[in-house]
Amino acid sequence: MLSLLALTFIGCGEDTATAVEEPPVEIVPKNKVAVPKFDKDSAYSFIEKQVAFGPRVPNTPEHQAAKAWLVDQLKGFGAAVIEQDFQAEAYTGTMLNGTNIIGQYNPSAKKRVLLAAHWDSRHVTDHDEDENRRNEPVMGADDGASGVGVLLEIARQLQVNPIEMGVDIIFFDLEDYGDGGANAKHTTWCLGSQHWSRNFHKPNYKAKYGILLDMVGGKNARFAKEQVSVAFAPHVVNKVWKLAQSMGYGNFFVNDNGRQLTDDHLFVNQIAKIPMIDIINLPLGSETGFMPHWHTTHDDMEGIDKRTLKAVGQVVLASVYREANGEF
Ligand code: AHN
Ligand code: ZN
Repeated sequence: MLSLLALTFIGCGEDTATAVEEPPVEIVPKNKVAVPKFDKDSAYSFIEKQVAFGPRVPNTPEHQAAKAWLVDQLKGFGAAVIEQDFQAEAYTGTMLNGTNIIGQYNPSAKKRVLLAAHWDSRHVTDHDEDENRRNEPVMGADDGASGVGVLLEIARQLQVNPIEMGVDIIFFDLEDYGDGGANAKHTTWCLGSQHWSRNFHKPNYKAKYGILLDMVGGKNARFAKEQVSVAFAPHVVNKVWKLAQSMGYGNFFVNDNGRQLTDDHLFVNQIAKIPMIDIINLPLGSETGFMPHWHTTHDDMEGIDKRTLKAVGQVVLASVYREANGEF
């Protein structure tokens, strides 16, 4: 900055005094990187690809095939990938084989942020309007694949536009095998994030904060401020929502309070003690509080809107790069 202001005075007499300014140089500190443009078509194609495997229900070949693809994608985008295999007992008594997929950027950097989404899809469409179809698996275009698709595009951008800050992209497994019954225990959900929160992929793992994406692909999405996020990470909620509004995405990131939800961020907050927010679509006027396609046979590509992917992707990308630049 100083060099821009430095003036050299030549001469001494009042009428001969001339200020010679050095040519302006754009000062971009070597560790600052401009926020890249989030490619919504790229994110959309990552969602299509996941859906093409079929429902990613634990203990199925589709789940295994999708996992191999996700690991390959993250590796291809330059992340150091850890597959955290674990087993957990479902509320049904079934033993589930899970894998949390962790893609690390700058694994040894001290300053880190955590980005996450769940990659599994639900075993049953228990909210389908047709009661004869409620035992079918969920396709999970929005519920699962959308958040992962946005994060894969962010991974791709991190390779093309590297930063020095650490970023961990975690695809949690076994989020959606929970008990949908009226008096169900909330701990039957989010088995992958519960496992990770008790068993970090690295001892003494630390992150400044986390951002969870869940159901971020729906048309006219409304990202109200979810109340677990507000309780555990109010500063992160406020920063992200303010930034979104300043970027022109205030129609998505509304200044309303949403409900409090059991989602992966709850366990990361409570067990891992990392402040984490949830960006999740909480539309008004639906029976469940989620999109009408939630946990039905209709959660397919038809419900995915690229404008929503762009809003979420660009806001999260800007949050990450601003944090890396010390501007957040
Ligand atoms: C419950 O329905 C308990 N929590 C919402 C978390 C969720 C399910 N997200 C996607 N599917
Ligand atoms: Zn779900």
